Amino acid sequence: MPTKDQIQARYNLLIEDLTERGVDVNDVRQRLQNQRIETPSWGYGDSGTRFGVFQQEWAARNTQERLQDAAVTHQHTGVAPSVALHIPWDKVDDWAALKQYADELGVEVGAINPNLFQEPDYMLGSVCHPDADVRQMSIDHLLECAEIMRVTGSDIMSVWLADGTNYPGQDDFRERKRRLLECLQAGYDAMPNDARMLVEYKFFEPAFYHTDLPDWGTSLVVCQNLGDRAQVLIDTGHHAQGTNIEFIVAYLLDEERLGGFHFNCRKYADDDLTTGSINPQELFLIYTELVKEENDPNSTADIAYMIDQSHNIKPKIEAMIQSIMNIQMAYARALIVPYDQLKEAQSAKDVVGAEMIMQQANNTDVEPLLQTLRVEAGLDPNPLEAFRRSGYLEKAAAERREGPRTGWGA
Ligand code: PSV
Ligand code: MN
Repeated sequence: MPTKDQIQARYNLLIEDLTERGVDVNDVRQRLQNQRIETPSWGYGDSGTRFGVFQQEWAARNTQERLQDAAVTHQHTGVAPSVALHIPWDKVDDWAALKQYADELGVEVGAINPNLFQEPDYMLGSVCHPDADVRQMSIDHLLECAEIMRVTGSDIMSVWLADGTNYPGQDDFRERKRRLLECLQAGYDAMPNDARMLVEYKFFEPAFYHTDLPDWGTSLVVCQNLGDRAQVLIDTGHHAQGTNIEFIVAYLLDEERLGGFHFNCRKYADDDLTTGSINPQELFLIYTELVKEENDPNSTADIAYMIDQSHNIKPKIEAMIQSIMNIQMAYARALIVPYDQLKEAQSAKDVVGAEMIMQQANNTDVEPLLQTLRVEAGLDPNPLEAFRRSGYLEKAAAERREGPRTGWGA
């Protein structure tokens, strides 16, 4: 582990280099200090694949413990003060008491995620279901979530649908589209006035013939129908191989309809791997589009940066800290891209030069900068190692081995 002096020496060299490149170091430092990443409650409890659930002895057993683990993640990283909840996995009797408990732990309730996919009644869909009474059931759930937002102070309803069909002729696409809009509108209208609905898409699964919200275009149309406070949520895992996600980011930003992210890493069909573990360059490129937006003084963008990962083979808090560190790294690298020089290279039709500018930033070791900012904030320069040394997992395992569990893997 590097000493404080070693970190300082590496930091000084990096700052000298960045200053020579014309980077506004103070601005970069400030933006990194302001970075916020939300973690998901479901990432702290037991979970699995459709082939099975693997229990971890230290996994959080209930909503309160999931909040505790999120708070520990925040204590170590300093940038993850909010937690997304999934209803009914996180359902409690007293929401005001849960909010107060979160306050005591030093975290807040983030996005509320309605669960419109687990009830047996949803076998043929939820908001698109052919039966009006099942659609009403899904509307009632959206209204329940709007109420939970009101009590917990959440300002985001994050909607993902498992709706789709498995066989040609099973249902009518256009009728399903109209049913979807009607039901989501009821949920949208019920939200607190300052809240946003983020509409997530996924190109397949669990339905395999067609999916009712398969891509960003469909989500965008739904949002345009719902109203100004409906925006698209990009889950980085929900795309076919080879999809250029940074292009989607740019397009939605330009339409003022990008509402947020569910970060994870997709390899084949799995969307639950650690963010940036396999495709750090993609994450960097996504962030360059976001930084360009931040640099625009007329920008109205309000992006919710959320992780959506349920780890099966990694200890959950470790995986969450790792993901956060990878996201910080991508943002830092995107911040040091000299966008003015990039523009010049583009105007000069200098294809190689433009690419080299991107590469130089992506190849820069920004770790000393991130470590220094952590030290300045009173944190350990390496949160993952600090967490491992803390003994939290061993303590949690001893306490949580037994006892009832709630949540999706229960
Ligand atoms: C679906 O794959 C998804 O990405 C949605 O966001 C869900 O709410 C989440 O994962 C948890 O299963
Ligand atoms: Mn998601």
